[in-house]
Amino acid sequence: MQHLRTTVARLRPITVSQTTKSLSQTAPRVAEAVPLAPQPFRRLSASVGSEPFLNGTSSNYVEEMYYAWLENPKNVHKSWDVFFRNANAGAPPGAAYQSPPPLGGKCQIPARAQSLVGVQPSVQKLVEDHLAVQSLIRAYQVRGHHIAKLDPLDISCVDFDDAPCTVGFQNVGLYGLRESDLDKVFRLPTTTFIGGNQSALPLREIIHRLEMAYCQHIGVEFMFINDVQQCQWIRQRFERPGVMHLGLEEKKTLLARMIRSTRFEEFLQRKWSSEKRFGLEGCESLIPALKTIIDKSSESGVENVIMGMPHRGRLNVLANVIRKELEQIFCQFDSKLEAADEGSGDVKYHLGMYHQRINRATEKNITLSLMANPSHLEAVDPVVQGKTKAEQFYCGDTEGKRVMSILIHGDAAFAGQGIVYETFHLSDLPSYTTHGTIHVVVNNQIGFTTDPRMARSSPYPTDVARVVNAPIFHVNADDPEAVMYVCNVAAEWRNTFHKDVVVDLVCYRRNGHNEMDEPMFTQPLMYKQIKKQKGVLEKYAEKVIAEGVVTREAYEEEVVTYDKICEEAHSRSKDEKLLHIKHWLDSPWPGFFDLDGQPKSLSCSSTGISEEELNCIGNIASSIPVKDFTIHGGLSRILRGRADMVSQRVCDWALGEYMAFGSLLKEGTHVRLSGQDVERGTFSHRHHVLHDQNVDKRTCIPMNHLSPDQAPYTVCNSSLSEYGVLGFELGYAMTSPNALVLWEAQFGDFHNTAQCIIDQFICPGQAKWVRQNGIVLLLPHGMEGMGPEHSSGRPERFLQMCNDDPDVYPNLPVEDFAIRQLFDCNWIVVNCSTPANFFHVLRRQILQPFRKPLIIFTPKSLLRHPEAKSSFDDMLPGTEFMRIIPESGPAYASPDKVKRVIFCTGKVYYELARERKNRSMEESVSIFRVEQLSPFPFDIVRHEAERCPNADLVWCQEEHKNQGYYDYVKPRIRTAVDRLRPVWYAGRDPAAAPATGNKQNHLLELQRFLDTAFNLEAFPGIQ
Ligand SMILES: Cc1ncc(C[n+]2csc(CCOP(=O)(O)OP(=O)(O)O)c2C)c(N)n1
Ligand SMILES: [Mg+2]
Repeated sequence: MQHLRTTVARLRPITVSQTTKSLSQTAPRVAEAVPLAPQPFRRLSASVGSEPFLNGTSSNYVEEMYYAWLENPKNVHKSWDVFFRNANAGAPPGAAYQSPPPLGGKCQIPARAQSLVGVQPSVQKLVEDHLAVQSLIRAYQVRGHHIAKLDPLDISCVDFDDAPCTVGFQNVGLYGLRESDLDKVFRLPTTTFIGGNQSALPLREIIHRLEMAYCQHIGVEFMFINDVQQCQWIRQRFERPGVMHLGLEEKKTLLARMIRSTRFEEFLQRKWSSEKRFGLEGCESLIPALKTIIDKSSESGVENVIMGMPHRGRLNVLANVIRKELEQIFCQFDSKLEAADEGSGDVKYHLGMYHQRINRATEKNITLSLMANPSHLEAVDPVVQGKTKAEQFYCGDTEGKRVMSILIHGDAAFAGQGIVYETFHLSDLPSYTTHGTIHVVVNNQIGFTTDPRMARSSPYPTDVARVVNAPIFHVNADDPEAVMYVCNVAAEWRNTFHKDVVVDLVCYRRNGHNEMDEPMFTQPLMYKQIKKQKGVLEKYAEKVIAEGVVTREAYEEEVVTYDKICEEAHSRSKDEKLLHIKHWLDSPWPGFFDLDGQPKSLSCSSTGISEEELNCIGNIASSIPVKDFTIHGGLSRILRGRADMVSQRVCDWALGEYMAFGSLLKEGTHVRLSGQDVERGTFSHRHHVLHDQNVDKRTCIPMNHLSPDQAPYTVCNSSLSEYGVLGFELGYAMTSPNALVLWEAQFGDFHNTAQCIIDQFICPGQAKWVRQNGIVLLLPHGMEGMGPEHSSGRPERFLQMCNDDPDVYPNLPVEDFAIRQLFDCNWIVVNCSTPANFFHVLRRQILQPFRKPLIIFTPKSLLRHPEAKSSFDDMLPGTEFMRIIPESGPAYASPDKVKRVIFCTGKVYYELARERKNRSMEESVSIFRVEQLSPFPFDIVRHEAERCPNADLVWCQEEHKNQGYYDYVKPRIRTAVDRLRPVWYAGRDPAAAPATGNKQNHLLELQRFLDTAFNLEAFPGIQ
C-alpha cells in the first residue's frame, strides 16, 4: 500500500502553476529535454524536406501547416505561405525559405496574454515552439489518462514504475518550452478541439484546457485507435470547452437514479444483513451508467438490449435497470419458498430476466434481458453475443441498429479470463459481429482478496480491449456526472461506429467480497480508507443541493418515497408461496410450448422425406447453381461423385448431412453451422461454400439456392476459439427453438477448451434455468492411428454427465418410451454409423416438440468408407432414427444359434463386421450398433438380449477401457437384463492417453481386441 501511495504521488498531475514554479526553480530546459528521434520527412517534396531549418521531427507540424495552407493559404502565417508557394513552385533545396515579415496580430488572444505583435522571433524558434506545443497536446491526448484523478480512494493501483516516459509528460520543459512561453499564443493544430471557436491560445490556457479534458475524473484512452476519423470524433467529445456540462434535468434524473441504486442496497442490508447479495456499495453509479446507455441507445433506435453480468450488483440491476418487480426479488431471500418448476434451480444472483417496457426517457418500447449465468466469471460473454446476433438476424437488423448487447465485467475477471479476449475477437467477424458491444467494468480495484498488483500484468484491467481498437473511457465512479457523460459518449460511439467500447468505472468495494466477508484480513489500509469514504450519493446530493438543482427537502422526500416502495414490495413478497423459476427466463419462446410451459404434444413426426425432395436437394448438392462460376477441378470430381450417388439413390456422410440441412431449410427452419473450417469441412468432405477459381472473394453457397421460400442457411468458419465460439452458438440457439444451430469441433478433442460452456450451460442449463436449448455439437471422433490427439472427442465425459439412472429401468409407457426418455434427459448423446441415421437424428432435433442439446460423435474415415453409405430407402417417409441398428444377417434369423451378442457404437462396427466375415462367424455372433447412447435404449437392449438367450453379452469399443462408453453402458445393459447376465468387455486396456502415437501399436491393439471379441472362450463361467 505504502508503495502504491508513493507511486501515485509521483503521478499527481502537475498544475500549470506547479509547472511554472518547477521551471523557474530547476528549469529542465532544452538541453535536458529528451532527444527527439529524427524521422524521414515523407509527404512534402524533397526540396521542402531538405530545408535546413527543419529538423526531422518537424514533419508532423509542417504537414499540418501544409494541409492547412492547401485548404486556404490564409490559414497559415504569411511566412509559411511564402515558404509553401516557393516550395511548390520547385524552389531548390534551401531556397524556399524567406525571412518572415513582421507577425500580424490577427488571432484573437486574451488581453492578459503577451501579444506577439512586434515580436520577431526567428522562424526556427517559432517552428520549434509550435512543434513543442503540438507534442505537448499530443502527449495529453495519449497519456492524460495516466494522471487523471480516477481513483475515488486515491490509492491508485496502477504502477507505472517501469514506464518512466509517462511520468512528467505534462512538464513543458520536456519539450523545450520555458516559463516565458506560457503566455505566448500558439496556433492549435487541427488534431485538437480545445480551442472551441478559437484557433490559437496562450500556452497556459492550452495546458489548462488539456488538464480539464484529460486529467480530471475521466481518463480517455483512445490514441491507439488506427482510424483517424474515430480519434477525431473522440477528441471532439472530450476537448470542446464545456462539453461535459450536464443540464438541470439530467442532474435531477441522475440524482433520482443514484437514490434508487443506493437505497436498494441499503434496504437489502437492513432486511437481510446476513445474506450474500454481492452488493454494489462503492459502485452505485453503475445503475445510472447502464440507464444512460440504454436511454441514449433507445434514442438512436435500439429496441432490444441483451445484457450479461456477474454477481456484483446484479440484484440492483434487476430491480432498477430491468425493473423486475421488487417483490419477486425479495421473495428470493425466503429459503422456504417451494419450487413451482422442475429442475434444481439456481441461486438468486445467477438468474436471468426478460422484460418489455416503455423507456421513460424516449417513450419508446424497449426489451431488456439479462442472461442467466453461472459462477464462472465472463463465461456468459460469448453467450450474450450469440443471442444478440440471433436477435439481430431474426429481425433483419443487419447493422445492429435495433438490437445491442451490454456486457458488465469485474476488474479482476476482465483482465484474467481468456474468454474475454476470445469474445473480443468475435466482435468484427462478419458472421459473429453484433455491431458493437458496450462493456462496463465495475473496477473496484480488487478481486475477492487479491489486489491488482497480483492480479494482472497490464496497467489497467481493460487493456485487452485495445486489441480491437475499442476506446476505453476510465471514469471516477464517485463522480456520477462524469460517469453519465462517458456513458452517453459510449452509446453514441456504438451507435455511430458500431464497434466495441469500454467504460471503466473506477470505484471501490465498500464491504468484503460478499456481505459476510472480512476485507481487513487482507486489505487493511485500503479498507481503512474505504471506511473514511463518504458514500457517493451523499456527496452527490450535497453537490446538487449546493448548486440549487434540488432542495434538501425534495431530496429527502425522494429517498423516503423509494424506501416506501421497497417496504411495500417487501410486504407483498411475503404472500409469495411458490418460487417460479420460469419467471426468471431470459429467452422465452412464445408459441413453442403450451400455456403451462409444456410441449404441445409428446410425439415426433416422421423424419423421413420424399424421394422427390431427396433428388431435389441431391441435385443442388452436386451442382453449381450460378452461372460463369469456375470451381476447382478436384471439387468438380466430388460434385460428379455426388451426382452419381443421387442417380444410384445412395448417400455418403456429406450428402446425408446435406439432405438433413436442405430439407429443414426447405421446411422453413433456419440452419446455422459454425466452427473452425466448417465451410469446406476439416476432412474436405463438405464443401458448402464454393470458391470461384478466377475471381477473388466470389463464393457460392448452393444450400441457399434450394427454393425461393426456403429459410436462410448460414455456414461460417469461426475464429480459432472453442470456448468463445461454442458459447456464441449456444446463445444463438437459445434465441429461437426454430433453428438448427450446430457447432463443429475441428477434432472432437478440442471441445475441452470450451469445457466451461459444456459443464455450466449445455449440460445443466435446463435444470438450473428451466431453459431448453437444441444446440448440436459435432465432435469428430475415432481411433485411426493418428496418435493421442485428434482421436477422441471424450465420449466418457459427456456420458458421465447424463442424468439417467444406470440402475433403474425407466418406468415409462412402452408406446412412447423413446420420446419420454428424450423429454426427461438433460442431453442426447449419439454416435451414428450410417448417413441415414445421422440425417434422421438431425431432423429429429427440430421435429421433436421440445429442445435438448445433441452431442454427436462424428466419423472421420467413415466419411469415405464404401460401406458407410445409406440408401434413399432409409430416408423416405416412415423411416426414422434408429436408436439401435440391429443385426440383419443370419444371426438375426436364428437367434437361438447366437453364442455372442456384441454391442458396440460407431465406426468399430465396420471393423467388427469385417472380422466376423473373415472368421465366418455370421451365425454365431450377432452385432448391434447402439446409435443413441443416451438416453440409453434400455427397451431395445432388453428385447434383443432376450431374443438370444444362449449368447454372452459383450460390449466392444475401440477406445481404452477407462474411456469411451464402457463405464456408461455396462451398468445400463445389466439393468436392461435385470442383472441376470454379465456384460464382458472387449476393447483397449485402460490408459492415460486416448491413443498410442505408434501406428504399429495401434494396429496391434486393434487386432488384440478383435481377437477377444470373437473368441467365444474368452469369458469364462457364464450361464
Ligand atoms: C472463472 C472463475 N474463477 C474463480 C471464481 C471465484 N471468484 C468469484 S468472485 C471472484 C473475484 C472477482 O473479482 P472481480 O472480477 O474483480 O469482481 P468483483 O467481485 O470485485 O466485483 C472470484 C475469483 C469465479 N467465480 N469464476
Ligand atoms: Mg473487482
